[in-house]
Amino acid sequence: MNQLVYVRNRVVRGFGRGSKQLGCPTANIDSISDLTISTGIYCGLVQLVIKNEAEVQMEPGNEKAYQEILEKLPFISPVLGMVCNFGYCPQFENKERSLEVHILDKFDFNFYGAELRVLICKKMRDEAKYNSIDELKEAISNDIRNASNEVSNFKEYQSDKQYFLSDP
Ligand code: ADP
Ligand code: RBF
Ligand code: MG
Repeated sequence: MNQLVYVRNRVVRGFGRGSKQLGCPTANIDSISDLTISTGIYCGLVQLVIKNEAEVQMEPGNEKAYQEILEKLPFISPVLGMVCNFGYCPQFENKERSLEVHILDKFDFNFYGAELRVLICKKMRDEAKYNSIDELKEAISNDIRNASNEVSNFKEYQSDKQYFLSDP
């Protein structure tokens, strides 16, 4: 049995490396100091919840998506698959741990300030330092493929009200 770990918190800014350098956006989660799991790459489920206007930050080039979201508030996404990294990112030698969630579905807007509800379901591997950024990118592509195959195993939690809001 996998041990489930639930984290519910805000999306904060990271180093801006995910999308730009690795082609894989990761929503960095705030206040994770009490997470006791080992560092590594995990997969599981995630839900994006935006309750009010203060929780979405408009950015240059983002105006259209921003308007669309404002019309849908409160925005409660379906429960989606995710793959995440928890740790120090040895490739970049970060000084502090981060929890970075890549949602397997595509979003065409940024959601800094919004709430993510994350259910970490299964560990896939340890963090590693590769010989090049290209090798790291390849490892991440593999993780995304493996996570996509795993998500159906977590179906039973999708409608669990302890973790996720039901879409009205
Ligand atoms: P940062 O270093 O600030 O975390 P990233 O390049 O990792 O920057 O991009 C992460 C941001 O991209 C998230 O905070 C979120 O607002 C946005 N985003 C868009 N699509 C996704 C997705 N599928 N998964 C995770 N974040 C996404
Ligand atoms: N960082 C590492 O240093 N080593 C890793 O093995 C590693 N694997 C990752 C796997 C996935 C699926 C994701 C989403 C991220 C991973 N990262 C890893 C984190 C990555 O370096 C980080 O998201 C970017 O540096 C942006 O902060
Ligand atoms: Mg990130």
